[in-house]
Amino acid sequence: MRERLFLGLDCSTQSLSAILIDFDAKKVIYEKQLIFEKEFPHYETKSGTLRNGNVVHSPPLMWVEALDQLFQAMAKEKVPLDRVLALSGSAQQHGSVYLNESFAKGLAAMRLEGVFSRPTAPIWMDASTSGECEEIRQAMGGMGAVLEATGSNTFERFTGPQIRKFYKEEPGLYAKTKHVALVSSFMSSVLAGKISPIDYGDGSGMNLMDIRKKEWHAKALEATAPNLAEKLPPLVPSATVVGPVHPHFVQYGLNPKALSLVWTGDNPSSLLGLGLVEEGIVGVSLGTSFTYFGCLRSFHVDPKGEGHLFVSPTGDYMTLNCFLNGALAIQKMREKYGVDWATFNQMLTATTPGNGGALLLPYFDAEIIPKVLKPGLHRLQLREDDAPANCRALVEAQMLSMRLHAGWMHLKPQRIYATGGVSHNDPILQILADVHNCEVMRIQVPKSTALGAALRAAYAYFGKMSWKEVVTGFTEPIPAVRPEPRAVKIYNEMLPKYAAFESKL
Ligand code: XUL
Repeated sequence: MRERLFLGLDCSTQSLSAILIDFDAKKVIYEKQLIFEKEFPHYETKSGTLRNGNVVHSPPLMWVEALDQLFQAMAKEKVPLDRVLALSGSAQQHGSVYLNESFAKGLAAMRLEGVFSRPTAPIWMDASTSGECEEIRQAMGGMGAVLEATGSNTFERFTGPQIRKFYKEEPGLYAKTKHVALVSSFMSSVLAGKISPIDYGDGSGMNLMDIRKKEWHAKALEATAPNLAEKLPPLVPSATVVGPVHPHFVQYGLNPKALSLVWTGDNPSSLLGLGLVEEGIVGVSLGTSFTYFGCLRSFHVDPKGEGHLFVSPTGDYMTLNCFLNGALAIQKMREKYGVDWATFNQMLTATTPGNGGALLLPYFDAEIIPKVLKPGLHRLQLREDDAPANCRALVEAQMLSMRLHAGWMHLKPQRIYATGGVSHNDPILQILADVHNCEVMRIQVPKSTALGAALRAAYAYFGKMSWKEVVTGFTEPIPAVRPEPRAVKIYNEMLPKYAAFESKL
């Protein structure tokens, strides 16, 4: 029997990745990553983003160019793309791409330079829409009403408030916008060469989808911008096939019959790529953002409005808390003290849990949880010139915040599955384990976002397999670190002190 291969892609904030899986051998047979800043310097991004204060965008053409380069590279390396039966992808959530009337034609001809009604796309790091959040919240009847309707309070980075800001600031360009896509649906449009629907999972991060009925929420659309319903594609389940791949990708050797699926958001994809198709285990993604999530069977929103309820790829729900000051905050801390990763880790191991009472609130950028719009570092019993203590204080704050704000999920995890770039780092995972008093495991395949996409492609291709059967063999956990009782006790005592410092701010 010829191998049955599935391709998973991931368009994250900083890079585009691919993994190819052999479904029967339960193996990843190829992996590749293109870093935007390094490979595509002509877009002049920093870590994949274009920043102007709290306005953070990315150029969508960079993602298209990266996709093309990725296929070119795979063709050159003789990756057996001709045996790919289906493919899908995941993308950073919430970001929106604005397209004019030539989008459908541009896709068919695979000429995309002229298809944008707005040259750049606001992404999840953008924190410039507080006014619009308030307007939409009020128009919908307050926070409780928005939460119940869409699964989340209004958030600066969510697509609805971003669309509203664009409509208010550039009404002419908004009028010229015929289609609004998410990063995920934009990428699945390119691969299939036709306008893609939005999947329920990524649709949940827009403040525009009725989270129970899984359809556009009329009142939310009305509160956001005029004629929005005509600009949005349909919402569909995450295993929906958009079509065969566009012939453009066939020239790189891709199977012309390969099924091209709708893409989803990176967090829903990670949930699947970690094998979390049942309740009881928590996933922690330590990437550009740090996220904390789990699968949930029944409807439950965060009464404080800090966290989110999304639809998971399996059609269940997932809970999610997102922290903006994740891996990039660690990078900025390393830059501040001029230390490489090895030295950063040494500093973590040379200092002791609890850090002698020192605390840091590390908001290098505006933070999502807790909501802090003005960046800044705030220290308690901590000298700025003490590099080791500052490095430990950063990671302790990240993990304490994760625990403090997870209460609404009622998850009480026995185990945490860690993924994302920083999850290779044992001293950081040790603090995660100690703060949560939980064993932390890694999954065989570290790139859970792209793996989740490949597994979703397999699920759609087979049709009759259960989600559990699809993930089995790819998502087996490997023990990483166990909590140390002495440190657990210290962090239990430290949590109220941290909470008080955070709420004082
Ligand atoms: C989730 C969120 C981030 C992005 C970044 O709500 O904003 O995790 O998806 O990848």
